[in-house]
Amino acid sequence: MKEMFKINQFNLMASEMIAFNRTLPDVRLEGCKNKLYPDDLPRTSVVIVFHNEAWSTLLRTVRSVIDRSPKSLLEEVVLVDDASERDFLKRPLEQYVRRMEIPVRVVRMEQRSGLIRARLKGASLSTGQVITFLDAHCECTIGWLEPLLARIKLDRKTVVCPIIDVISDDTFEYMAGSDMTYGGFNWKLNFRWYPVPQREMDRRKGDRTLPVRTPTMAGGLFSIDRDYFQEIGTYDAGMDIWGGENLEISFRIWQCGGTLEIVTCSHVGHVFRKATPYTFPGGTGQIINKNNRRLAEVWMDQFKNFFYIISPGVTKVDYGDITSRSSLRQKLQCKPFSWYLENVYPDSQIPRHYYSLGEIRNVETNQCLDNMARKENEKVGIFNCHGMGGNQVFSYTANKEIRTDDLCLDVSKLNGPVMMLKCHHLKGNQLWDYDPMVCLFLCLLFDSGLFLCLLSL
Ligand code: UD2
Ligand code: MN
Repeated sequence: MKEMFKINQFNLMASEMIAFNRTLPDVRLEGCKNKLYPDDLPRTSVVIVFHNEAWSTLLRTVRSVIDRSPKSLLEEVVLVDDASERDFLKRPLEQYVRRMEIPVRVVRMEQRSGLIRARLKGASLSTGQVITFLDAHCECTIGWLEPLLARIKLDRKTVVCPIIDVISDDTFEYMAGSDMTYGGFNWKLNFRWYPVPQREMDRRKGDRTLPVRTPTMAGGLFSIDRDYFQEIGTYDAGMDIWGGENLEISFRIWQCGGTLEIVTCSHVGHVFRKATPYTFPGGTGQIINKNNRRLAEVWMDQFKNFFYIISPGVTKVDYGDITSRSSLRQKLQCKPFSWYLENVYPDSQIPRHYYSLGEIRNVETNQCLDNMARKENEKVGIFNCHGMGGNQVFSYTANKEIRTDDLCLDVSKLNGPVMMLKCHHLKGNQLWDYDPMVCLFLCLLFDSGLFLCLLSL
């Protein structure tokens, strides 16, 4: 079992013991189970890209799509092989899927290209009015498709994601994902789940079966109208292998007049892995940084500095030519990133308004506040200033928080310690006042100790 785990970074032995058409629990909210949808929903092609995927997970994905989608709504399944190096994914795969009751096509990338260009190929070869993308280790549950297509029928500029349930990488147990989290991102441009804020609960008048407007998508599982996908510029084909494309398309959808939702009545499982099983030709960091730079340069305006200042070194990565993506933004007259932060993601980790972004230095001792790469609920540290950004970057925000990425400095006891906690936006223990006069005075008075001056860079 341990040896086989390494092949795909999940318990392949367990996967091989489970039927392709296994029964799954119906994890939907009660209110979802008897919703009615129009008869004339648009039909979808399902595009699944893979590189060296396991036979059992790939075919369980295909089987679950076919078994749990109304036949009238499923145009075809397109499998895009991103230059896999496994014999069983060649002719045996083609022969196996030929027997299925829905057309399943296998197309091949000529060379390893990454999931972005592989999806572009799959999309261009498919024919359904809607394109639904899935990872190659998913399982669709009962009723997953209708609520997605219904939203697109209502408004073709709505891009929709299911709730992503968790298939354990260890046991392949199926566990319901939460309808109370939505997509965000941190300063490092990592996609993260955050709690659905109160304003979004209020907008839906507390009805959890209504779709959640989400600032970003996880990336792997979504449906989009084919013509709308074209109109807003598909994907950035200059991105390689993996990463960044999910934030890029999320920003683009919102900034260019679309809507991005998590449809809480639709559940699809996904095997989340702790490590990547495949190679990144050219280096993992290099590729992800390049992709992220492309999206930061095109979509984030001056807010890209949060990314650059916390990830020292990233500005040295060559991101290629972005002129066609910038002119796309021009052509579509997309709104600025500040609009997105204000209207779509006011609870963002990147503050829309802030006084300063940089280090917090004791000018006497030349020591800086440093998050020491510690995690939530730990103390903030102090370390020699290195001027390299990274762990020494803080922002003093318009809400008077001092935050480092998605954590806020927090003092609950008199005389400290100063902890790093989740930002709660409620001031209280996370409110920091800055008085330049007192600061100057104290700096002159004390030559050591804990007094900190805020310096803007
Ligand atoms: C998440 C997304 C994934 C993608 C990625 C960011 C979910 C559930 N998954 O990562 O879809 O948006 O974030 O880029 O939201 N693949 C290729 N060629 C490659 C590398 C990967 O075809 O060079 C395939 C791979 O076999 C899989 C899919 O792309 O079917 C996504 O890759 P992953 O499963 O390793 O990504 P994941 O789930 O960690
Ligand atoms: Mn995946």
